[in-house]
Amino acid sequence: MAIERTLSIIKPDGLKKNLVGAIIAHFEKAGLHPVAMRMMHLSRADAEGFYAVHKERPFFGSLVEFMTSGPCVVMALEGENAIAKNREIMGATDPKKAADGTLRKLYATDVEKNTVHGSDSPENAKIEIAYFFRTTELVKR
Ligand code: IDP
Ligand code: MG
Repeated sequence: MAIERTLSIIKPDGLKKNLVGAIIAHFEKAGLHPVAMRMMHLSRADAEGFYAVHKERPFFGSLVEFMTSGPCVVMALEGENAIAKNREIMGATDPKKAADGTLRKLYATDVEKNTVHGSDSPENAKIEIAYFFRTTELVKR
């Protein structure tokens, strides 16, 4: 297994529920460590660009509303097998289908307000990290 980086977002519902510390603790315990981190309130253009692959989906408008409804924490996480491991820690998109102990099972409200984002492939991890961070903002651990 290789050391990878992946993009993680704590979504606005996670901040509203005061879960920033709890969520980062889950990642750190699992060996996923932030190498870049920023709190930001996404603009409509930020959210539409980030979720452009979903623009034809019926939930796109609502998803953009939600993602711009309050601040997020955007992070690049680094660790062994980080991309798949983050998806495992997050759990299924729909919290009703998420496994016990996953972030979405523990904390999500519904399939939209599901608390965390994680890149789904090495290609998308690269694209998504570059969407938010310059290479000079990624620290060496
Ligand atoms: P993922 O976040 O688990 O990778 P995607 O299918 O990439 O899931 O969807 C991106 C985001 O869009 C989800 O995390 C969720 O916030 C929202 N979403 C996905 N499916 C639905 C849906 O059926 N209704 C409402 N929102 C959805
Ligand atoms: Mg996705």
